[in-house]
Amino acid sequence: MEQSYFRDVVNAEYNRKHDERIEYGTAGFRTKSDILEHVLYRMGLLAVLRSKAKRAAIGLMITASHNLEPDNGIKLVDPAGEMLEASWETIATNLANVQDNELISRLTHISTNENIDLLVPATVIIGRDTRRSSPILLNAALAGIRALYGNVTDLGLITTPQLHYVVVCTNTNGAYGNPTLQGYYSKLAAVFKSIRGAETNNGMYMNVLQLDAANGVGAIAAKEFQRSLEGVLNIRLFNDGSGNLNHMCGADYVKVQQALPLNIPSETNVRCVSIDGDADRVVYFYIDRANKFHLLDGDRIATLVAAYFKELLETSGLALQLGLVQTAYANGGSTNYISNVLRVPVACVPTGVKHLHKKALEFDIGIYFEANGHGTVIFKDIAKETIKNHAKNETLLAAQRVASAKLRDVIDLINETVGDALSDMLLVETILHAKGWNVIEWERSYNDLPNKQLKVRVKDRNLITTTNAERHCLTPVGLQEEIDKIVSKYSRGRSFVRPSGTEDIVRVYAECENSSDVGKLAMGVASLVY
Ligand code: NG1
Ligand code: ZN
Repeated sequence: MEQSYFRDVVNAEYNRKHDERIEYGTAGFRTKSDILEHVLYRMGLLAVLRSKAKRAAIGLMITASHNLEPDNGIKLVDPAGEMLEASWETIATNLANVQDNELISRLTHISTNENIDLLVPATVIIGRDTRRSSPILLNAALAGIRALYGNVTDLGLITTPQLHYVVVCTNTNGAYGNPTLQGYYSKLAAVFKSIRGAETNNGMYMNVLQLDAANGVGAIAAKEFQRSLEGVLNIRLFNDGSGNLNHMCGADYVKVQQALPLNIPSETNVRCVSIDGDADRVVYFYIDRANKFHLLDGDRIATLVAAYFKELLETSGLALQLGLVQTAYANGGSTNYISNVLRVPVACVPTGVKHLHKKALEFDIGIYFEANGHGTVIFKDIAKETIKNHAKNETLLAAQRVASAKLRDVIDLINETVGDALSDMLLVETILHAKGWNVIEWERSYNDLPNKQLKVRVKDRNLITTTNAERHCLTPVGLQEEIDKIVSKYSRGRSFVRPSGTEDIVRVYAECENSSDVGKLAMGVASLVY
């Protein structure tokens, strides 16, 4: 059966045209778009097998997120909205790299090894970002899916988190929401409005927001919210798709450069937001009276959300376990604040959302954010059930009832399937509104340590291996001792290096007490890996 089932997969149009080896990394396959066509074709084939293996719909997203226009990529989304299971990342890498004449035997091998019933129907839900290369790559993926007789739902231009949302809704028969883009927009907009109520402003909170959409697909989604939230939240949209994707704008640019993106007017103390090219990351920023740039990144969002949930849990009298997950890139100032002031348990895991998501599942309510603004909140089913029942309890005091109802409602504002820039933004706006805070009050909770990130090009980045959630180098031998020596010269100094999973570079992170020293510390450590 197997060999003959795969007989139509050889398609000269999608033969391998490049010999370069490609790996399924932290964000799927990501590289120059012109060497990806055969990879997309093969991932179309693999998505069908994955769907058959799981007997559920699978997502396929064509995007290179915050990378510049010439790059593109693809990632597969598992049935419950998670990233592709680790063992299938290896299968994907192997399939992407086999010679054309080995394609049939490799597919046969996968189907036998994974015990796949080829008669089971398959569904692949596809989305793509706004890159010029995306339609060509879409055709390649479609050709792969059709070669194995899979069903396709092509959602067109959508954000990565919208795809995750539709995959989950589809596989839970609508229990998580309506499996359409309209379902996504109306769910979020309705709950945002109902939580906010008639008072659109509150205390120091003003309902005006400047949004940098990185000239990406998030601009389309932002326009929908701009329309549906008119008068409730006034979104001024910039980098709305008319300029170059991620070029001097977007969440990654703002986070790494710690500077205003192109085109955002520099208005004193006005809350500004940047999302990235596929709208799964979000950071806030503003310009103060002295024209100084202030960044409120993923760590800030995580702490704001953690403090909010902690307060609601305490007021409502619910004893659910709250936890926060970060990576080594989290600013030491935030970790200190979470542990010592908020007193919420905090865990550190390696870079990549799948690690954060997995760890966050251990808590009743798990909040996870990468410093770059990628993150969300997830709830155990039992926690949701407990909150719902508690809110119904008629013996509660008034304050307890209000807090439990807020907890119950805010869950619907969160895209639990994956970090979602726009849903996270609506959550931040909801919390700031509830507290009556402007951006300055939000920033007041703790001070970030001055920090710097550098990219270093090396011959083979994988010579560097790490342990302890990437905070220590194992190899090259002796490198960690050299880093320690440099770091010890700086007050509250911390620095680490690790190979990037999405670019051919080594990343250097450094932080210390004095802003005038942080560049020197980062350069000192970078010089050790050249
Ligand atoms: P790499 O290139 O492995 O550092 C980057 C981000 C990750 C994650 C992935 C996926 C940093 C330092 N790294 O990974 O957090 O978001 O991209 O997009 O921001
Ligand atoms: Zn992204």
